[in-house]
Amino acid sequence: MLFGRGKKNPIKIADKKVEKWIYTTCGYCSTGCSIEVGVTDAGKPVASRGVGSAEVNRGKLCIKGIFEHDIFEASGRGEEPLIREKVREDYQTVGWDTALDKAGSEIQRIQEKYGRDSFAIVSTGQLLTEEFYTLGKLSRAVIGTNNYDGNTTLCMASAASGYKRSFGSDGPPGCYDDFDNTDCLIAFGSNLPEQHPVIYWRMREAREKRNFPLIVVDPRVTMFAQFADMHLPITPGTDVVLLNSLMYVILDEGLEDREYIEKHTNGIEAVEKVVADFDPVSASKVCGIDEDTIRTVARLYAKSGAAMSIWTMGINQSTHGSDGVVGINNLNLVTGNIGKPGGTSLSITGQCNAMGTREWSSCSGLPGYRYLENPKEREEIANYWGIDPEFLPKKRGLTETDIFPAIETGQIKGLWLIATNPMTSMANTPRIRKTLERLECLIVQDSYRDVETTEYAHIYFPAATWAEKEGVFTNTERRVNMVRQVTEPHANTKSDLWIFNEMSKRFTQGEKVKFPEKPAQVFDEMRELSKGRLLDISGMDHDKLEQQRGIQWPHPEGSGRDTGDQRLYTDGKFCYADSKAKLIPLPFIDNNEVPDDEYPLWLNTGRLVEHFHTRTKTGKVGNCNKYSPTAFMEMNPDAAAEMGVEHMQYVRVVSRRGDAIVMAQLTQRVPHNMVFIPFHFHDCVNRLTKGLLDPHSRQPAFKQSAVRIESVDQEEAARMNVELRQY
Ligand SMILES: Nc1nc2c(c(=O)[nH]1)N[C@H]1C(S)=C(S)[C@@H](COP(=O)(O)OP(=O)(O)OC[C@H]3O[C@@H](n4cnc5c(=O)[nH]c(N)nc54)[C@H](O)[C@@H]3O)O[C@H]1N2
Ligand SMILES: Nc1nc2c(c(=O)[nH]1)N[C@H]1C(S)=C(S)[C@@H](COP(=O)(O)OP(=O)(O)OC[C@H]3O[C@@H](n4cnc5c(=O)[nH]c(N)nc54)[C@H](O)[C@@H]3O)O[C@H]1N2
Ligand code: SF4
Ligand SMILES: [Mo]
Repeated sequence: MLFGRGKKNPIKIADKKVEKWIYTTCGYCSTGCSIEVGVTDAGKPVASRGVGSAEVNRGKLCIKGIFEHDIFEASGRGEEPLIREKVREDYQTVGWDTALDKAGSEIQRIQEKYGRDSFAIVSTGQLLTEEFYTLGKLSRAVIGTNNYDGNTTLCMASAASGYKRSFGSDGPPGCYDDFDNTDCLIAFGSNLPEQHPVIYWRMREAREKRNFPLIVVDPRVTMFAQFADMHLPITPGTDVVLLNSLMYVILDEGLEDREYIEKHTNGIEAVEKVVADFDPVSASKVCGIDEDTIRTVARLYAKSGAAMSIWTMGINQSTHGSDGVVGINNLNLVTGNIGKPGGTSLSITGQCNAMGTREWSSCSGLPGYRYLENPKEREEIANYWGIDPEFLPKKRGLTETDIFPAIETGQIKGLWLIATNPMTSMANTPRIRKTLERLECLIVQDSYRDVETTEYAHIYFPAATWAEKEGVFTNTERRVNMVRQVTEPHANTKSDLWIFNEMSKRFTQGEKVKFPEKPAQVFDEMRELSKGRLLDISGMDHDKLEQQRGIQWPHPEGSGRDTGDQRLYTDGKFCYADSKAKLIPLPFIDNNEVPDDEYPLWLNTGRLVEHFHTRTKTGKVGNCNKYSPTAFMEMNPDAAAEMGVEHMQYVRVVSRRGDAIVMAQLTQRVPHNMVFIPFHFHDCVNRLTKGLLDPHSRQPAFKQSAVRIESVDQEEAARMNVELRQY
């Protein structure tokens, strides 16, 4: 044989010695993929695979899910509780009782001295729903602070607020199956292939079969934009103008669904009045999309049998975030595209359990989409928990983005951060750093000890993470799915549920309220409280959820089915008292920070497929981190040539808030007047962002700030970069 083909060694897949595969649900994004983790006979997680029989992912996982078993033993995990008197001192390792006693007495000391609301709690979208519900009970019924919120204010607040304004309640009305039924899809500010790769795969499969038009609205030429039929490179922060103009064309040309509008909505007259100012010629000057494209898209959408809109952070993270969501809902209401197969207004959620926190954490209200402002609902919950209704506040307190300024002014003196890392994820981090330094007591409860906030903490609680615990997550399409425990909590970490339960014992008010130990018992309380509500989960239990690979709500007891409802509002009945949805006029005021002579570039920010958020997890997983080990900036090659910036050169990016060193990556993905920096890297892009707040949702405009570029000494920059990014 000339080439010795026969001598090649056969390809061998490494035998990881998996003894057992355990069912669970992915802990990164809100797609909600069912995942099985393979463990050895010694119980060590060594592999992950997608679950073929799961409706959501049908066996698929993205790069993060495939390596998710690596996060349990990753470097930097917390191991033991830590305390110290002063921030500059060394931490002392202590037992759980000591750490919890200290935290409980500090909370009480601060509340007695400065008032109940002077102690704030900020949580996340990444705990199990049973943990969210328990934290809500602890915060509202025992500790009794009204300054309690979650990082969902950075993420889904605009979607929740827009849904409430349009439909009378939060709750995304659509599902992934809508892709299989739609005739037209518009995606606003969503980079689906990178941020929700498996939803994208579902959409692409559907499109391959039925070839419906895909329109992507995004200032960048993202991967999604490259796959679209039409890409609308919108001027940052002006989606409301485009939406109003689409409405103008639809109403002007009589393409609306009059019957649906009359039967199921209020407010069309006021909307007609305002959109009259948004003819495509005028609108194109503001939003940067030419008039013909606006007309074409409007006609395409309105004339489709069923049309759907999806959106993510390009809409939510804006000073017009809530209005953008209402604008999308308006568009779908006037064309009769709500609650029908392929016709929907579907916010693509962010974190694995951002939905769970919206439903059950009591951050913005009370459990089960109840409002603090509603006396009946306050009484219902107070009675169920066994406390005096007067103990509950009568309206919502501060959001996360208002809690930090309240620390600056001295209104808040103590803070408990649970599974969120504002030192990297909040806008204007130089200010956040100073804010955290002012606290009399900061408690950080995180699965990783090396999270940046522990530098400013007095007490550190090491938490178990993801499938070291048991409970449920809710995904983008309202599917509740089971997270089974795959492995024991690392070292002396404890589940967040255990920590909340133990904390309740440190308060006399805690003696009045029941705190069940087991996640299934907590789930029973939620089931009970969900009866008859929009998010009815009374027909679910943990075992059934695993068997069905997740069930969508509503799924009431006695429905006689094993599955939930795919869609909400199928009968055109909404959550307002008269059952009608609201069409809301959206005048536009341009209040962003925009580029000028001094800071001539838009700074756009977002994500990459291989990293998750502040990289506490993916930064440690070699197979994810290797793709983006260092902070970089997308820059247009023509703009770079004019400024003398070369590919892979370090530059200093400067805004009115601060500066950051990044490596330039020259690419046509961004226009001439824009740079894009992923927010995954510590001490980087959020040193620059302004984060102006949406008036309704208080969500920051992370994607619209102005910057300039300066040159730096390459060797010094490289050294700084290595120092900053040790993992
Ligand atoms: N790999 C990975 N996946 C994730 C995450 C992650 O960190 N990593 N995080 C999860 C979470 S919590 C979230 S919230 C989602 C976020 O998911 P996405 O929102 O899809 O991701 P982003 O990259 O933040 O932003 C999406 C796009 O908004 C565009 N944009 C900027 N300004 C505007 C504007 O004014 N108008 C419009 N129309 N678009 C604009 C940006 O150019 C960007 O391409 O992803 C989830 N999935
Ligand atoms: N510039 C810019 N900034 C942004 C964004 C943007 O697009 N641009 N996006 C915003 C959005 S949408 C989001 S959602 C936020 C995300 O911002 P963060 O919430 O701050 O980001 P994470 O890194 O996900 O933080 C979660 C923390 O929880 C810890 N953790 C994980 N699992 C557990 C657990 O089970 N228990 C406990 N106790 N801890 C756990 C992790 O180690 C990590 O430190 O960032 C926001 N910031
Ligand atoms: S698409 Fe989202 S849920 Fe699915 S494996 Fe990837 S990160 Fe996990
Ligand atoms: Mo998010």
